[in-house]
Amino acid sequence: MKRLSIILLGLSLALGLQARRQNVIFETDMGNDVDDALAIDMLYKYAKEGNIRLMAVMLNKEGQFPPRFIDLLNTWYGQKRIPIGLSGRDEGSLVAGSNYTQVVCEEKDEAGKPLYRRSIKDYSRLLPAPKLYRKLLARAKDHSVTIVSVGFSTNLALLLDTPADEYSPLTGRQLVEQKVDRLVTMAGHMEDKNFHEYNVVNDIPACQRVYNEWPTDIYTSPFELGLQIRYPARSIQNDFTWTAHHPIVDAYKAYLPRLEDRPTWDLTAVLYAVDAQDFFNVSAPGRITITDEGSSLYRQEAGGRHYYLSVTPRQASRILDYFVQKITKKP
Ligand SMILES: [Ca+2]
Repeated sequence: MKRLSIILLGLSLALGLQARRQNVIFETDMGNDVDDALAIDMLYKYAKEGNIRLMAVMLNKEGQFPPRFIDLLNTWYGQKRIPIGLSGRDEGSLVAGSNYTQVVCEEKDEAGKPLYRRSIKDYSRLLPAPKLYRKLLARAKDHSVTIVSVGFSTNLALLLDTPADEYSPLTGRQLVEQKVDRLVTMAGHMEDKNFHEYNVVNDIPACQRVYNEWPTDIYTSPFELGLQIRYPARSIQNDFTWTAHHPIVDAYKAYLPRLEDRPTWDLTAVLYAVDAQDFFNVSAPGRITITDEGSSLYRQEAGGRHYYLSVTPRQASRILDYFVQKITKKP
């Protein structure tokens, strides 16, 4: 009897955990700024702790190294089955050349072997992100998926346009409407209407389409928020003595060889998506419009589905402590 109740207790705990666990898809331009790398560290940890199920990492950075880097991270964090969606952007549409994903992929140990292992044998078999979205959303429960988008909107706009296929009779837009709970983005600047934020300007038409047509609520962490919370370089320098090699630390050093503090734009979107608590203030419902020049304009509107986040200095300082504690923790 005692044994049975222990089993039942275990089962209900497991089910409770399952019920709380959020489905998250991470949409990233990994390889441009290094905040994407810090942000994904948090997601791997949330997944390991059972707070989320990381359904996929979708790339909106083209080139051969970003998917290899994600595979390397999946392997290092012990989560090598997380699927990777390839960028739907045209090859060469963005800053070409070396970036930290390449540097870390090419690191060698003393014996001249790759410093970090990878798991995927054939990267040509990875699906393009819009296709992988369809595959995963088709299987998901209704309104169960949070998408965190911390790069460009290209894949999301392409997804809306996808027709019925072998995964689902629904169009992309219908699939999103049925399966996605909400979209959390890092984009725009809500205080300066003349500011053209990087994630917006790198695909303005796609960003316009997402804010005009995306059929769920959208929560946006704007540029000025992440700017107020800078990840301290001294943490990168001092807080990782528990390991000889760390791919995120290496990425940070490759991106910022002079080790500067870096704004936490993408981390704030991840934090809001997974563990919002009272870390942030959320605007009234409204509408965000992206201009042809790349400005982001918010106006309050009854029944609007767009919200943006802001923080007080006190909240900013709490969030910074949280980030440092989370990221320096052993996975
Ligand atoms: Ca980013």
